Amino acid sequence: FVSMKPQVVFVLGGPGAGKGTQCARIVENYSYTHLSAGDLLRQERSRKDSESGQLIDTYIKEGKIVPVEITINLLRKAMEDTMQKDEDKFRFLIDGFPRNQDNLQGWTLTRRCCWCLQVCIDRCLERGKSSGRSDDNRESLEKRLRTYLQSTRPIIELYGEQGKVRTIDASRTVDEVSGGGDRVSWSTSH
Ligand code: UP5
Ligand code: MG
Repeated sequence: FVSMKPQVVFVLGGPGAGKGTQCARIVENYSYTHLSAGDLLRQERSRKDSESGQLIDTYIKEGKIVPVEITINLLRKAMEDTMQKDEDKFRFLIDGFPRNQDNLQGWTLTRRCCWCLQVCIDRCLERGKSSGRSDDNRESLEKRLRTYLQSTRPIIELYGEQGKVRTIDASRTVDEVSGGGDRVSWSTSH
């Protein structure tokens, strides 16, 4: 999983302002990767097995803003794919996002939770399909994560200062995590 923090420039402007055109120019001359939120949504809409294709189609036709979970997942995947292929590609022009408060909040929360915590969210959401747990849904998860960041992380940091924390990259498979002694490090950073 990607541990490097992406650097992001948002390119915003009205419909047809020339966002895409200028982003294409910029990537010719600078080491940025251009990601258009609108293009990603249109691609997702045209994927045959897409769960959100129909919803995206309706929103786009109405000129409404697609719920942030969908857009942010597409952006996150695109950024991760880019960075995983080439670790020098961590600078992004994000074109046409964020477009409203919902977008902004979703982005801020995702950033605050680091990219790593998104894995935890996805795991709980996936588990929520069958777990029956009342807190395995997006609304509760946002609250659980906020509590984790505000209350629990400081405890881990406290132990870290005493040299008592071992950090494990839990984004790998269950087997890799349990057998990953070589990747365990002493650190206060997570
Ligand atoms: N052109 C460009 N620059 C020119 C110039 N200086 N002089 C003359 N002509 C110029 O340019 C538009 C056209 O103008 C082109 O023909 C170009 O050659 C010419 P373009 O670069 O395509 O402009 P751009 O700003 O990218 O226009 P775009 O249509 O992409 O803007 P929108 O913001 O409307 O579209 P987007 O794809 O971003 O979003 C579409 C929809 O997706 C939204 O309405 C929304 O429903 C949904 N959406 C979300 O819900 N959430 C998101 O986060 C993003 C999108
Ligand atoms: Mg565009």
